[in-house]
Amino acid sequence: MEINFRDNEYIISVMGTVSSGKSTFINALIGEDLLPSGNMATTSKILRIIDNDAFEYFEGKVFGKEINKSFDKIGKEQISIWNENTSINSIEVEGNIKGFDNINGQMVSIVDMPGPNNSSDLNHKEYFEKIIKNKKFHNLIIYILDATNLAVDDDFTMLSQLITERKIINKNPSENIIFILNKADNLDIEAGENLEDLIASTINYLSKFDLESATIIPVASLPSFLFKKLLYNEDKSFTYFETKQLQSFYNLFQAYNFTNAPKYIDNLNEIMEKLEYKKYSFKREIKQFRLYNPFTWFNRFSTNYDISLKNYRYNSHVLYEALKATNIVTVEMLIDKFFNEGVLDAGNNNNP
Ligand SMILES: Nc1nc2c(ncn2[C@@H]2O[C@H](COP(=O)(O)OP(=O)(O)O)[C@@H](O)[C@H]2O)c(=O)[nH]1
Ligand SMILES: [Mg+2]
Repeated sequence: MEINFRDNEYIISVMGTVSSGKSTFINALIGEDLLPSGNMATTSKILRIIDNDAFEYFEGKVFGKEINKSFDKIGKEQISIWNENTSINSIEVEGNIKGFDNINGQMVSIVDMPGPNNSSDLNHKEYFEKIIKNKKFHNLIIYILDATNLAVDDDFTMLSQLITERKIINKNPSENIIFILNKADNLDIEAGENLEDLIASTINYLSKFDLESATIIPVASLPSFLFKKLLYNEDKSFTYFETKQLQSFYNLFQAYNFTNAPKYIDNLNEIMEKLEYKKYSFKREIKQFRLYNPFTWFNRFSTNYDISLKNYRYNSHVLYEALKATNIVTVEMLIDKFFNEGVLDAGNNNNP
């Protein structure tokens, strides 16, 4: 496993079982259609995206037994091809992630981790074990749980492995870890499904791993990715399938009528407060050390305008409110908080 970590690299490791939505979540976070996602897209290698503000587009490097190659200007098609190449062990992508800044020489990277159940390697369990022995991958862990498929065997096995390893390396299991309850949009609230119950089952599940004080954030990654793409991305090439999804999410999130009678995000916040979830707060004075500032994105879109896409009109304000309702912004703020604490505590995270 060759990984050329940079100096001052802060690593955000995204973990979860197959199809929990890791790749979709990363795309939503970075606001780019960079990682292949979907039922056919499995990641069997470590895929690391490094933020470098100096880059104009994404470049890629692949590593394997006899491979060490660089590529200019890559996208998800190229990454798909690499994913299927069994002689490649790890992929490194470098480019400017819009929401992140390189501050004080610090670099941030996001890693799409292969789950223990999708490595083409027969010893997949050992492979995952090997990866998580590396302390670098514990800077910040974002663990994706599939809200529609909670507490399945694969997840139990993976989480057990992770927590066992964290105890070995002397990390408090719930420290520097965020649990994303993904696909929150799949709840049929009118039919009586509700977040309180879902969160209660999640807490119950996590308590089996000594994680009762962990941070849990319900997120709708796919809607947030599509909303961001329409709002912020120059590339508005949506497939027919994506267009249908976008329309349906736009209507769904509007149906919750978050502006007038907040039922979605405000309700979420309420629930989070009630259950005493850790929420974004700076613990100490930080000298303008912000890594991620979601509001710089939003402020650009304070004007009210319409976006047309395939004979369908979307309002920028509605999209912006819908995006907030997906809760991706809460995650962005939490990352910022963890980053500040991590960097201030550890000084240089290369000397853990
Ligand atoms: N409805 C819904 N579907 C999602 C969400 N996130 C991911 N998906 C879908 O779940 C499937 C697996 O997602 P993917 O990102 O490839 O999962 P990965 O294997 O963990 O990387 C894809 O079909 C996604 O479109 C979400 O928040 N809501
Ligand atoms: Mg994936």
